[in-house]
This record gives sequence, structure tokens and C-alpha cells, in this order.
Amino acid sequence: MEDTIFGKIARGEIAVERLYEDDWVVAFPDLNPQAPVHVLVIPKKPVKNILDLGPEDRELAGSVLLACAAVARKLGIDSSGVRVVLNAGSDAGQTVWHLHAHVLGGRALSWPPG
Ligand code: DGP
Repeated sequence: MEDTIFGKIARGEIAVERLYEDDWVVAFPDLNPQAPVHVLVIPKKPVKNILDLGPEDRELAGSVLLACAAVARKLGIDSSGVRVVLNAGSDAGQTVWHLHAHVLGGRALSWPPG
């Protein structure tokens, strides 16, 4: 797949506030926050979106979810509620073609999404 801004962030070529990091993922604040807490969790491996995952990506996929929970706990939104969003494809609103989970919280969030 083509390189993206998130690929550069994953490789450390662009500096961000690394709120969480392990062998599989990096988490950093979203540039355009939609809630008081809005963090992106990306895998270090370049994968376009969840539709691009294969059976070999079980550990990667699990690591993304575990990191979302770790970020929610670290930023203190675990007791009030947290939403994790994975946009896949342009109709779903995906604009950066490197898998990323949005971790949102810190306010009441409406449902359904637009
Ligand atoms: P999506 O629409 O699901 O593809 O979300 C992309 C998100 O990425 C959007 O909320 C804005 C954010 N974003 C785009 N470019 C950058 C960047 O260079 N740095 C950071 N921190 N966030 C970015």
C-alpha cells in the first residue's frame, strides 16, 4: 500500500505525543478532536483498514483493541464511557488509508452516527 502520514508517525518520522506505544501500536491525539478526548490508535504495520486484515493479523487486531482500552484508562474516560470507531472506506468517512481506531470520550456522545 502507499505510504501515509500515519505510516510516517508509526516510524517516528513525524513527531507526535505518543500517549501509548507497544510492539504493535502507537496512540496519539487526533489533530481535529471531536470530543474532549480524541485519540488515534494505529498499528505499526501499514494496513489500509479492517477490511485489509487477514488471519495473520489476529495479534495486531487484538493489540489495537487492547491499546484503545489502555488509552481510555490512562486518560480517565473509562468510568464515564468511551467510543471506539473504525472507519473503513470513503463512504464510512475514512480519509487516511492506514488503519486507525478513534478513541472518543469526555462528553456524552449521541447515537446513531451521521
Ligand atoms: P478518518 O476520517 O477515520 O480517516 O480519520 C482521520 C483522522 O486523522 C481525522 O480525525 C484527522 C486525523 N488526522 C489527519 N492527519 C493527521 C495528522 O497529521 N496528525 C494527527 N494527529 N491526526 C491527523
